[in-house]
Amino acid sequence: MTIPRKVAMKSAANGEAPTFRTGMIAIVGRPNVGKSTLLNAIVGSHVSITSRKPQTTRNRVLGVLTRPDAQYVFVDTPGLQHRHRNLMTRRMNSGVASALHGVDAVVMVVDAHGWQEGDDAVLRLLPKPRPAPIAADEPVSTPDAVADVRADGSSAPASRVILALSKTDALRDKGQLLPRIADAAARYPFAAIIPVSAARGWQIDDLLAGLRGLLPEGMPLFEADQITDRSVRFLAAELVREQVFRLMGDELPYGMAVTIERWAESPGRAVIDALILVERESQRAMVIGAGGRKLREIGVKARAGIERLLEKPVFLQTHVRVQPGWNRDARALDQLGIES
Ligand SMILES: Nc1nc2c(ncn2[C@@H]2O[C@H](COP(=O)(O)OP(=O)(O)OP(=O)(O)O)[C@@H](O)[C@H]2O)c(=O)[nH]1
Ligand SMILES: [Mg+2]
Repeated sequence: MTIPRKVAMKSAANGEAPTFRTGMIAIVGRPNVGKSTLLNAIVGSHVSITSRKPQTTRNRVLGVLTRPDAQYVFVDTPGLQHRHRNLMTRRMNSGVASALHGVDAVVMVVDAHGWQEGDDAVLRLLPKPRPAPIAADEPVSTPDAVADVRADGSSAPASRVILALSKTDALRDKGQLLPRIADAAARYPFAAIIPVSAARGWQIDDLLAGLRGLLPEGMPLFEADQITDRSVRFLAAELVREQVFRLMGDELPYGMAVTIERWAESPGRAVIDALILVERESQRAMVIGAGGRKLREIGVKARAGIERLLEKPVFLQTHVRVQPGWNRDARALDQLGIES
């Protein structure tokens, strides 16, 4: 983490410094609802990899957005899993639960196409909402309260959770939104329900405005130009894994991982060896493809992403190794940064 630096805080309208707010915001939801795409749209950079396949995000990834009046520190989390409960997915699930502790606000992402069973599991992890007062003069005991009574006496939100209904650009009938908003509102006292499209950038500013109201006053935690806490090495490994996810069939992802074996960087170029771990020989053959074509395609696309990241030419070598049971092996998971 870097030393906080003061960012511009003057309000153009009256010369007064507006209250600067800073806070941590967890992005949670079932797999594949568009959490990472939303984070990338918010911070305006590809900090978290995305694909059509569930389990794309495996580690918590920070994405930071600094505006003149607020710094939003988002924590992207893995999709909460129902199936494939091996050691890796158990760790991923507990990572989601722990990401919810100590944050100032939460964005729960639900696909606007409709509420599913997997969304209920996410709901159960959310902080308990503040119970409604029984009578005006009766004090309410709120040990799990997620909203404080504000010093200025204004009514506090019932919770610190905003629901983002995602992928609204893909909804054929936008008239479906209103009943879905009503349905979601009946399930949890969300501070706000905001239909968004990360793909089109729709209503991202409304989401940020809603979140700002939930953040405490405070100085920024990160430099204004810092957008993630992850190293370029981690991001490079993720960019390789993203291409494997995007270019392979449905069977593979749960059994593959990527590590960086060599990283030699000079001002003019970077030489990187990436190792793709798979569980079975058959998967190794699939990743390599006929005549090595698939692996070459993975390498070409990943290299383009890493070159954008490093802003210099990259020489990327990719290898594939069979390592049965790595995703049940605590040491291998530790090395991959999939924390317990
Ligand atoms: N049409 C449309 N597709 C989207 C949008 N946001 C995400 N997607 C697609 O939904 C799929 C999943 O997106 P991700 O951002 O990887 O989803 P995730 O929730 O982070 O998934 P996990 O990390 O696996 O839990 C990808 O194919 C995205 O391109 C959107 O606003 N509109
Ligand atoms: Mg993700």
